[in-house]
Amino acid sequence: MAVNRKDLDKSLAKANEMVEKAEDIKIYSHIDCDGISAGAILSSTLDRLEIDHEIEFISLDRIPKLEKKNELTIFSDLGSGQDLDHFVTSQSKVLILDHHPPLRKISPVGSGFLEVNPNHYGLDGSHQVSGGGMCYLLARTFGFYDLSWIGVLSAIGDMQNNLSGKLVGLNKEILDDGAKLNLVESVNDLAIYGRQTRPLFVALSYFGDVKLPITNNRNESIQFLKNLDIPVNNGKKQRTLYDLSQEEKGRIFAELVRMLSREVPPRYVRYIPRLVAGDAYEFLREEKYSPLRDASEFSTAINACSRHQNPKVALKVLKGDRGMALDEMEAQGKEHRRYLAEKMNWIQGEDRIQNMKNLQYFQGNGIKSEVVGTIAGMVLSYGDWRKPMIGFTRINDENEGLKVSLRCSRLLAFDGIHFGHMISQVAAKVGGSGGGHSVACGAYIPGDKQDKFLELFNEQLNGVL
Ligand SMILES: [Mn+2]
Repeated sequence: MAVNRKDLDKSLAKANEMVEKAEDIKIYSHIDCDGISAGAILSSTLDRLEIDHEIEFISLDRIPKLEKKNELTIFSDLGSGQDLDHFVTSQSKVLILDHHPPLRKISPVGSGFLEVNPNHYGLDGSHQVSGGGMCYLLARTFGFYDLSWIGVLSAIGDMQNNLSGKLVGLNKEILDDGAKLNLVESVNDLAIYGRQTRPLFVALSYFGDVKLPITNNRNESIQFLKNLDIPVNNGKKQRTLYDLSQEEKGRIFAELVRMLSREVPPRYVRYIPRLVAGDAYEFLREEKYSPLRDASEFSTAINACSRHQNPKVALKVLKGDRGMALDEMEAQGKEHRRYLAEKMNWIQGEDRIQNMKNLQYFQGNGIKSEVVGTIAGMVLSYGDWRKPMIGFTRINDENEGLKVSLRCSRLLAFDGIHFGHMISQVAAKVGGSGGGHSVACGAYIPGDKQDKFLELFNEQLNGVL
């Protein structure tokens, strides 16, 4: 499908009109980093237009039960993949700003129902624009270019850069808007998480796409830096990636490439540079060494709030509160890390990782379903990086069903495997549903179908890995 920017701009102009005419608006946005950022962009836009609005962050399963009460209901970062027939029938209007694969064709004009989705215009919604990006494009029609940095954050939260290591398409356009206003800077850097806040040797020890001597081993990481003549401390302060010179980063890059090339099968060697370096995004108005300064770390902080059902705190921070809300967000982050460590100890102490021919898994009952994916990613670095790691847990106390989460090395995705597509097929075969990204995805399946699911998934991977 050819890219049709003109028609996308026309839809955005219609959306602008719908919003401007409305006197009370309800926003339902997805309860993840992208969705919360999307909500922050919309809410800031409506504040500035002085339009009354309410905002609620929800998971997809809530949609069938929602009631339509307001003059205009906006769905952001969700809605395109859901049946909204019960909303369409009544008098009030519906606007969808989503980037997920749409169920419906382009909306007819003047029906009071408008869906703005990049996939309708030949733009890929997994790498070119996020849900927050779509909301920013609407905000921009009102001239609010300064909200562009949140559009960048939502793209990073949505892992839109995970294959190429940078923002492309509309995401790049949004980034450029932010750069012009000196709000965001993109920097080619080592692809190591924790640029601002983590001591470098700690950040290095989390390098887990391929198991190396430094993986989960801080002493080895310190030794690694010593061998490269890179000081761990700067006086009393432990250095972070942010403190390194380009030349020092170059030395680490070369050494990691060398180590990884020895470790991976030959077919993966060509992907190694992409594993080790990529673009990072820095928010220039945020304080240096704060978790808000780096887009990736900021998105983790937002996720910590959303995964513990506290999205409103993240919303306040995104809308500019750097006082109480920021303190609360930091406390939430601390609590999140404590929770992760506790669950990791439990999984390792009880030897819960099981191996099958093509995959590995753990039964994590007792782990919150919102967090099992994060745990799966951490567990992966202790297992076999050549196979995906799958975690299972009960959806919640009221629901017997299982939440399934999968994480894998980015190398498998670079090699063309899309686990999001695969998990959706396998889940459907056992009466569930799923989807997501190539390297991070999930599903919901009936409570008694774990064994069948594993058997089918394992079979499906024959000859693929
Ligand atoms: Mn999204």
